[in-house]
Amino acid sequence: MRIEEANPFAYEFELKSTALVLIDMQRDFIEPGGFGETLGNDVSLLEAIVPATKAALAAWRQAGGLVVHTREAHKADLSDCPPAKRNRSNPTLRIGDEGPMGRILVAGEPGNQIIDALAPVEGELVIDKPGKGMFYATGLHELLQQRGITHLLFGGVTTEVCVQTSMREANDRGYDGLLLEDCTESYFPAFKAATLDMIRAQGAIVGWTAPSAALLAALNHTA
Ligand code: C5J
Repeated sequence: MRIEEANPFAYEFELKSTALVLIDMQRDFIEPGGFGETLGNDVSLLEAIVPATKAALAAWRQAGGLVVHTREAHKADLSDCPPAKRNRSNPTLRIGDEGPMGRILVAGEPGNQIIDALAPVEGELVIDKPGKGMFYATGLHELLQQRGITHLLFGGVTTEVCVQTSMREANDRGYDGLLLEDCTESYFPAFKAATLDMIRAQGAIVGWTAPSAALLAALNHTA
């Protein structure tokens, strides 16, 4: 398959060796009362990408492609959350504190679940990650290698933090990554725009970007 409209040039991939990765589409970041809002952010910006992301997920599932969901999640005892992370920023609630949706960014809590619209289904990988990047302390690289995955299509939040970090980690591990432009968002629109530019600069130094409609067209074309 080929996404002709990808930037900075066409992106080629095979369905059987490509996974769709949705980064941290969890209630803690997208719904009011979660970690994102405690940091003072307008979460409605992130909510706006849900319809496009849902459509891309549905098309990818229909095509039979592998889906990976990540959640930024810590153990209940916070042994995997160093002070250098917990003490950053000036949130009204810190990681591990009790909030309106349970303990902030703690595995198993209501706020840590993927939003209903994108809920994982059987056979999809759900990866809890304690860091910003999806490969750090998760074993995901091995799981992808076992499945022969070489290409990754990305969506999720936030563009310049966990999405960009995961794409850079993926690039270092030899994956060809493409970010679906309308399936990712930041609390800071300028940061999203800068991140898209950084990813595809210098001949796709980190990877490619494309609108999700271009992926849907590629899938329909070969269906
Ligand atoms: C942040 C994330 N922004 N998923 N996490 O702290 O991008």
